Amino acid sequence: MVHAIPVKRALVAMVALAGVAVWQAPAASASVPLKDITHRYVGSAVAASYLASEPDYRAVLTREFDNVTPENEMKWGTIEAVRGQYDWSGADAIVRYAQAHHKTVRGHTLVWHSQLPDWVAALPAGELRRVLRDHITTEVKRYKGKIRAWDVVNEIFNEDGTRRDTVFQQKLGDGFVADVFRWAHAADPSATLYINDYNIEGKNPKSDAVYDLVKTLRRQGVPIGGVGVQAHLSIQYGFPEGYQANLKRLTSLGVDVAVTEADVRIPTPPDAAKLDTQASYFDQLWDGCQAVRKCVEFTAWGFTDRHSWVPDVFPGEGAACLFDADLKPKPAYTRINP
Ligand code: 9MR
Repeated sequence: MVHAIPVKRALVAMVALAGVAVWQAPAASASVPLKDITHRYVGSAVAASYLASEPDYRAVLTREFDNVTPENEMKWGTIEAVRGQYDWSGADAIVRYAQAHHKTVRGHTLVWHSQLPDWVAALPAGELRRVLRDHITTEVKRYKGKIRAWDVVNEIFNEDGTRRDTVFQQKLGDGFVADVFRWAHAADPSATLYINDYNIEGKNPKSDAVYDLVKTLRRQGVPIGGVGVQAHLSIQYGFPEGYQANLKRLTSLGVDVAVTEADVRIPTPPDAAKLDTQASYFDQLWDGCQAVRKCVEFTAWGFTDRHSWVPDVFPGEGAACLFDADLKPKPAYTRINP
């Protein structure tokens, strides 16, 4: 791990007041929550249902993290599965929890080809554009001032850097990306607006495409403020080459970067050697972010192996989180926060 600075907002205030940071790092100890060993936001994806029904889950989340990202509750398929029938219950509950516990929220996600209701996908181009604008405006305004960062567009590129062939791309063309950022910004000018994707941790054709697009959008004055690097890794494929340099080059465009969905899956069953490799991957993810000034957030895609998307999607893999199913810190956690 790299030691950094606890109590992020206090530090900012101190620097502002004194012009200099008078600071002493605390003794490294697992008794210091993860959120307090860095001045970056430290988050987890959460589910409103577990937050309501599992006090131990809620307690660990509250102690260790200071950002929450609704795992599914803000997706179009949840919010408006049937046209005109809105369900804000899960999203509202997470935002209420965040406000009550002084956590920030990363809104996830406004424009995504997946978990997209069929009725939206079926719309003709002109109507799709109006409905998309309305969707973004309604959702962003509902939580205006309460969302620190929004994943505005999610996973719009293929691995080779070409645009993914989604309904938005097919019907609205390349320009939909600039439009949706402008609409989101008009609805809440205080939120930082992100493009978010997976397999863009290292330098590769996909991260090159993100870099090029962000550069173009910034030149055009489009209100994009960040790149979200999901960081769904597997110990089977090696740690992404050039991770830290890639974060740095993205920030050279004048935007923030955030690690938005970190997890490191392992072939099951886990053993000591695999958990050790996993710990080294998590540690590299963490340290790379700490080393880049404008890497502002490190969010994991869930914090406990009790609840993770991984086994459902990758049979034979799992145990991808920082805490085990009993909420005990795994080697990955103690490597970052000894
Ligand atoms: O973790 C999410 C899972 O519960 C959902 O079923 C799935 C739906 O496609 O989405 C998962 O979250 C994804 C996130 O929204 C975007 N990046 C990839 C994540 C893992 O699939």
